[in-house]
This record gives sequence, structure tokens and C-alpha cells, in this order.
Amino acid sequence: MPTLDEIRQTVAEFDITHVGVAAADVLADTRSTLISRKAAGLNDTMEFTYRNPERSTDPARAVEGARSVIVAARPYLTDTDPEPPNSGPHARVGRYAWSDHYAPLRAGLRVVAKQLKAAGHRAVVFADDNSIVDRAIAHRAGLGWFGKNANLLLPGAGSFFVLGSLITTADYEHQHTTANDGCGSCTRCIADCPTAAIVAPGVIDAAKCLSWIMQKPGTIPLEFREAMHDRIYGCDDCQDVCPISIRLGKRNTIALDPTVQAWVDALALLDADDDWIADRYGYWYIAGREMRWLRRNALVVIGNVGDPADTHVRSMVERYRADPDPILAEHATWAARRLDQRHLPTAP
Ligand code: B12
Repeated sequence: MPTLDEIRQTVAEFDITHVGVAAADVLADTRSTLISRKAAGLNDTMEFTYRNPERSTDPARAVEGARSVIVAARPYLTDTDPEPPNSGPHARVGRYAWSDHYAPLRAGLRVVAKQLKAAGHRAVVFADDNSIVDRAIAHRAGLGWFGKNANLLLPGAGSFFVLGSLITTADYEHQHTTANDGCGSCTRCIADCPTAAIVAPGVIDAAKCLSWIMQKPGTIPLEFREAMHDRIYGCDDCQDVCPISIRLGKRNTIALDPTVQAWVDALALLDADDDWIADRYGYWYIAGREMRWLRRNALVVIGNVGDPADTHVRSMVERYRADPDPILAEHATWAARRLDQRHLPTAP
């Protein structure tokens, strides 16, 4: 069975920079947090890890006889950012979704899982899966502390990391120390969240978090549409304003892959069929795999940042006002009004 150092070397080839080990015991505090936040409605309509807190906080429910959880973190901040396009209304994508960062994370951990299986152990990889609360197990493995923005921040590296786990019956020495809180008295993320979704340090009200609002099926509440601005998927504000994540994140970057999808041509998306959208953005979480939710978001973006004098923008909005999907038609009507509003000459 590979040593922890050997595991670190193996996964480094997949740009995984941090590895820790946690005991596979029940995450009792997280279980009660999930239950109490659900009771308080802070999960809004989200299921994910909230669906079955008994399951998502017990590694042994995922892998029978589990002894250890090997936790890995992979940075997704890029060394340079792609230039924003200078034509047409373009929609902004959250950094974690510029490409499928979970794929290399899982691939690296799967190499280790194979080695553990060859040594006679059970070993299963989970990343962004409802089976385990990733931040909580990473916290137990000593990888980082919970920031006030709820993200797990890695000492000396910040929060722009995706997290994944390998739950195994193999026995590894567990981490016994927890990372110290590094936020101190800073509350920038709380103050600068565009929708005041951080209702207490480390506590997100999902109903107000743009990241969830843009994923959630249904109508986008009117009070959040302007705050969405040019975002179509993901919101980075609580990390972008974090002095630690920005300063230290710059030392823990990955090379910018020219194929990343940091911007979405909103008009092209609205003109495209479902297959075209799924081909490009299918690795995102899209509720029910219904592409209409991305079209809905694109309509809000067009209303917020489209050029009111651009005939292409106007005709696309008019086309969607006549759409048989009542949700899309309503968002298009909102976009038309917003364009009109933004077109008004400013008072002298
Ligand atoms: C549901 C979910 C969401 C929801 C809800 C987020 C949330 N905060 O719960 C939505 C859709 C809004 C979301 C958004 C984002 N997500 Co998300 N999401 C998840 C998912 C699937 C489950 C998270 C969960 O169980 N939350 C339940 C609650 C109870 O947990 P929590 O908020 O982390 O709360 C902890 C703290 O409050 C802490 N705590 C308790 N008491 C106290 C007290 C204090 C003072 C403090 C500071 C903390 C603290 O303990 C709690 C339990 O661990 C995980 C994947 C997974 N399987 O775990 C990814 C995950 C958490 N998301 C991730 C990412 C990248 C994001 C976004 C940055 C994406 C984006 N750019 O839009 C945003 C960040 C929003 C934010 N500030 O949290 C990463 C986070 C990586 C990291 N370094 O932390 C994860 C781990 C995915 C992954 N495998 O990499 N996400």
C-alpha cells in the first residue's frame, strides 16, 4: 500500500497540491449543522448533502469498513486571466467552472484508489458528490480552516481549491491538529457579498446566494436579477474580496488553458439548441439537465449588460418574449424593460 508521501507524489502529476488524512468516523458536528440549518430553511430548496445528513456525514455509509479518508485539494486560480471579449453581451462564469476541475482531481485520486485496491483494500473516490461533506472532511484532515465566507481556506494558499476524498478501509495515520483560523477580524466577504447571503460568519443563506439562485430551477426572484449583473453560473465575490485568497492564491495557480470557458456569448447561447449548450457546459450542475435554466440566466445578463441600442440584443429578447416557455418569456420581458430603463438618457 502506498505511503502518504508516495500518494502526494502520484497526485502531484494531476496538479493536486495538498493531501491530508482524516479518520473515517462520523462527522457529528457537521451532521447537526446540516440538520439545524435545514430546519432554519438555510438550504432553501437545495438537496445535495442536505438530502440525507446521516449519509453525507458518515464515510462508512459510502464505503463499508472505512478507516481513513485521504483528502486532496487542487487549485483552480489561473496564472493569468483570459481577456474579457470586447464585443456582444458576454456572461461571466465562476472560476471553478471555467473547466471541469473535478475531472483531474478525481483522476489523480483514482490512481491511488487502484493501488489501494491492488493491496486488498476497498477505496472509492468522491468529489462534489452528495456522499460526503467535502469541506468538513478536509477540515478534519487539517487541510484548512473555515473562512467567514464558509469556504475552506488552506494556510498559505487561500480558498481557490476544489476538494475531493478517497474513502478507504486502509489504515493511515490521521491528522491530529486542525488548521488555525486565519480570518482574524476581517469581515470583507460578509460586507461585500452582493446579496448579503452570508448571514453569520460561515453561514450562507442559500436563498440569497447568487451561486445557488443561478443553479436553482424556476423563476429568479426579481430582487436578485440586477445583482446577478453579468453572471451566468457561479459567483466569486466572497473569494475575490478575500485578501488572503487573492494574495496567497497567486502563489498557488495553475497554467491558463486556452480552452477554458470564462465567458459565454449570451446571444450565441440563446440562439443554440440544447445539444450545443450541453456539449459546452454539460459539466456544470444544471438542474434536471434542463438547458432552459442557462437560457433564463442569459436573458437576465442581456438585460443587465446588453447594449440597449444593439438590434441583435433587442430582437433576441423579443424572440424570447414570444417563447412558449412562460418562465423564459417572463425573463425576456424583464430584460426588455431593463434595457429600456438603461437606455434612458441620464438627467443633465
Ligand atoms: C451545496 C453546495 C453549495 C451551495 C451551498 C454552499 C454552502 N455554503 O453550503 C451553493 C450552491 C450556494 C454553493 C456555492 C459555492 N460552492 Co459549493 N458546494 C456545495 C456542496 C455540494 C455541499 C456543501 C455543504 O454540504 N454545505 C452544508 C453546510 C452545512 O456546510 P458549509 O456551508 O460548508 O458550512 C460549514 C461552515 O459553516 C462550518 N462552520 C460551522 N460553524 C461555524 C462557525 C464559524 C464562525 C465558521 C467560520 C464556520 C463554521 O462548518 C460547516 C459544516 O462543514 C459541496 C460539495 C460537497 N459534497 O461537500 C460544494 C462545495 C462546498 N462548493 C464549492 C465551491 C467552489 C463553491 C463556490 C465557490 C462556487 C462558486 N464560485 O459559485 C460557491 C461558494 C459559496 C459559499 N460561500 O459557500 C467547493 C468549496 C471548496 C472550498 N475551498 O471550500 C465544494 C467543497 C465543492 C468541491 N468539492 O470542491 N455550493
